[in-house]
Order: sequence, then structure tokens, then C-alpha cells
Amino acid sequence: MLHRRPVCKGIAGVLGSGMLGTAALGCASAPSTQTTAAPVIPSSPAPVVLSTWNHGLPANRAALAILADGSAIDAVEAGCRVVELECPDMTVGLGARPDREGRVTLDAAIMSDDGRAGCVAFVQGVAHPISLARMVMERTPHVLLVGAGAEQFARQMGVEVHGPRLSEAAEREWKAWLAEKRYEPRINIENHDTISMLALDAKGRMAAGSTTSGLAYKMHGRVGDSPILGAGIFVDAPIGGAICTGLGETVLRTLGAHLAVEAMRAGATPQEACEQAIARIVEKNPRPETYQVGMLALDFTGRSGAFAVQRGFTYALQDALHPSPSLLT
Ligand code: SD4
Repeated sequence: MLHRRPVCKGIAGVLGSGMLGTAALGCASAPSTQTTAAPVIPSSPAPVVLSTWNHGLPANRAALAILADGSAIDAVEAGCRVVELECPDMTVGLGARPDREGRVTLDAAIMSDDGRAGCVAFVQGVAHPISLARMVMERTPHVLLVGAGAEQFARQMGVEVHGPRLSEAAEREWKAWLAEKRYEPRINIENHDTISMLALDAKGRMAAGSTTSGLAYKMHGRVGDSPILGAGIFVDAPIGGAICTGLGETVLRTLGAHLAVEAMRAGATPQEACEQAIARIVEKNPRPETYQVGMLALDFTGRSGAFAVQRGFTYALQDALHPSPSLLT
């Protein structure tokens, strides 16, 4: 049985104890079997939904409802839309925290296992960037639209583009932030982040998606890893998919999701792939104790993996072994 449990301290604790090496890198979870053990292949591989943070639970429920007889790409879009609409942690959708100028700028991407993909970045006023990303995929010859161009495309598609507006809570926090204007991304904003999702449907199709407001109080114009294929999300048949959350700059520098998928192509299990990709991110980005990245991976047999730089990364999983909503760490 692929049962996960927390097994180690996170890299900050490991650094403190003087142990550092690939095996000692921080983690969110690991299989109860060692990663070198024979892979566990669930008898019924689909459907599977895997998504980041606590808000992955309601997102997974919406995705699973679609997966009863629908496609992975529909499931991912539906799941991400739930969090775009309601995200009490103010990290996704129009109610999210703004950038330094007080503007909420949103990034999203969606990808299916046949390589089709759509992405939007630096978009303002659009309630469901994940759906706009899907429109880019299905109704344009392009992969990525940004800023005013993406908003113009939204209008052309009949999508309402709202004027600049902050939620009451976001405005209050932003004004408080303006008083000091200190910018230090927190190590691990537990349960408060981007929704990234992987789904495998009953026909064996896989899709990935991600939608986010990025980092609170980022520079105006900053785009993270989430809307960049290979960085925040990547899926490729017949290998599998990977998704990320955390400090996007570290993932952009290493193309984290692509790393994990290519590790699976080379024979790694999803768990091993996440560990290898996180190890590379840590190797290429100094001072890992100052940032968090969480990674999830899934293969076409329904096996999943999860790993993170720091402890505290939670994710939601539904698969043959977790038929009801399960939050893991
Ligand atoms: C970004 N990766 O814009 C996103 C933010 C995030 O968990 O995922 N936070 O860098």
C-alpha cells in the first residue's frame, strides 16, 4: 500500500544537525517503503487527483466529480476554478494579495499529456485565469499570452475583465505592508499557496494545471513558475506529470516540473523523481533554509510522489488507495 507519512525534519533542521546530502534533503512525505523498494502499482490506477495545500481538498472534490465520467483536463480546470473563486488564504484569484503597487496580477497554466497547453501570465481582472489559459490552448495558435494582450483575448472570448479592485482584507493588509515596505518572502507559507493539480482519468489521460496570484507584494510585472511549462507544471505521455508550489524563482532556474518528468522517463518512481528534482533545486539555489518548494508527481499507473524543501507542505490526494479526500503531509 502506498501510504505516506512525514519522515524527516526539513532541510533547515537537517542543516542544524550538520547532516547534508541528497538523502538528507527536506521532505514533505515519503512512502512508508523506502524509495529503493520495488514500486507499488495500485491495481486500479485511475482516477487520481493530486493537488497542493489544504485547498487541494475542495479542489479535488470538484475534480473527482468530473472524473466520474469526464476528462482529466476538465477535472483540472474545474478543481482550479474552485480555489480561484474562494481562497480564504488570499493566494489565488481576484481576492488575493496584490503586488507592491496594489494590483492583483494572476498567472495560470494548463497542459494535457499530448503536449497541448495554454498559459496566461500577468493578467488582471480575470476571475478564472485557468479557464482563460484553456482558451489559449484551444482557441489560439499560441501557448502563452501575457498582460494586456491576455486581457484583450479574454474580452474577445466574452470573458468579463474587471477593473482594478482589492478585497477588503487584501487592501487592509497591503496598506499595513506599505507602512514598512519590507519584502521578505516567508520560508513556508503553510497551507496558503498556489493551487497546482494533476489528474488522471479513467481513460488513462493525464492533465496538469496551476493558478496563482504569485508572491504577495512582488514587483509589478513579476511572473513566477506557475504559468511556465516545465517550471510550475509539466505532463508528458506516456511518462507522467509534475507540479510545483513555492518560491517560483528557484523553480524557474531549474525547470523543476520538467526535471521530475525527465527523472521518471529515466526510470525514477514519482517519489524518487520529486526527491531528485528538489535536490537539484536546492543544489542550484543557495540558502535553502530561506525558501520553500513543494513538488508532486504522478505516473500513468497512478503512483504518486511528494517532496519539499521544508516541512509543512500539505497536499490532497485521491486515488485507489485514498478513495475519500485525504490530506497528506
Ligand atoms: C510563484 N510558485 O509565483 C508561485 C507561488 C507559489 O506557493 O506557488 N506559492 O512563485
